[in-house]
Amino acid sequence: MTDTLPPPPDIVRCAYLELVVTDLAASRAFYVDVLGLVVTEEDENAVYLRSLEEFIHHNLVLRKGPVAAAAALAFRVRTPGDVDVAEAYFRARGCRTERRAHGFVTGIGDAVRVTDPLGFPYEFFYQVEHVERLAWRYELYSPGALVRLDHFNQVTPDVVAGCAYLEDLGFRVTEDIEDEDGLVYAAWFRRKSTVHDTALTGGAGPRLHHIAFSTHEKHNILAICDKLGALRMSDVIERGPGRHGVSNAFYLYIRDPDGHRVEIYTQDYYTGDPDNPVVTWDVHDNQRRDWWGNPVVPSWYTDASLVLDLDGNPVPVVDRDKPSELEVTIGADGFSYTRKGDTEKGFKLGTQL
Ligand code: XXG
Ligand code: FE2
Repeated sequence: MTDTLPPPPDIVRCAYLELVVTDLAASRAFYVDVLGLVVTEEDENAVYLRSLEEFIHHNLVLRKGPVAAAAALAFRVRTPGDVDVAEAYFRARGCRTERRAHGFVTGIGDAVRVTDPLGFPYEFFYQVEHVERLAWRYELYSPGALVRLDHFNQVTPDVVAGCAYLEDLGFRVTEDIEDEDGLVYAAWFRRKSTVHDTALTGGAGPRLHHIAFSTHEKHNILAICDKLGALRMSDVIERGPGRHGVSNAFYLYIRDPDGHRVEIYTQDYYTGDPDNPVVTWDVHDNQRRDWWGNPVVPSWYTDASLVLDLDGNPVPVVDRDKPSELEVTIGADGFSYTRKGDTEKGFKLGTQL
């Protein structure tokens, strides 16, 4: 690695995820028939899906493969030249890179894939096939219509090191979760003017925690829950529906047929000013991850998807050597609070808010 890094690429937004699935028909049924994502194109090995307001070829590629994993977290950059900039940046960091003038998947042109310093497969591209933006095609909307790709979430053992890297890559921190000693458990990073394009969750990694799609309204998320119930699929609901503390968004987490986690998310806040204030949450605050105080299920902290290297092999997972949020907040440490100063969760009769 060189002492001074070259400038990073100008990243516009998170753009698509390539996900390896073990049963393409089952995954297609989940994402298309249940969730209502739109098929742009498909063949016997892959399905290219987009959300209703999207104009680029896809936001999610389901590719059939032997091991369920994330093959690429792809970001759109501002100019064709930013793909060169990305390649030079990651080479200078000593990372493995691979450049393909015709892209790695259908619909995408010149792109570079890298195994980044945290072990994640990141892709950067500008050239992409434009397709019809279906925003006005209300005859295609379902009550739970997914309108945009909102963010990725990544699990990594060392969130502080991850913050330093992602900030150097040009991301801005919008929120984080810390303890009284300044230990960081999770952090949220943006390029577009929302709370995040990606986030780091402290845990065994590198692994993909989830991909998140947004709906227009909260009621769309409730409609998805109703549909899952009607289909006798309530067991795919892992967490929620609820209101996040971090991001203030309304949310639901579900698991696909391979266990890949999908978040449905809506109505976070605008973050585009240069002096957008960073929000730091106390890890002991019971409302940080669910504003209504509902506990986070342990699987949400422990389970995540493997990620692949540039040869298509799973990247080995390394444990977090610092306390995890699961131990600190669900373990019997007794330090969590709902009102600052309280030592117990719950409303004591007779106390004033
Ligand atoms: O998108 C998100 C999340 O990262 O999935 C989780 C926004 C907030 C949260 S949290 O559980 O911290 O409220
Ligand atoms: Fe999320």
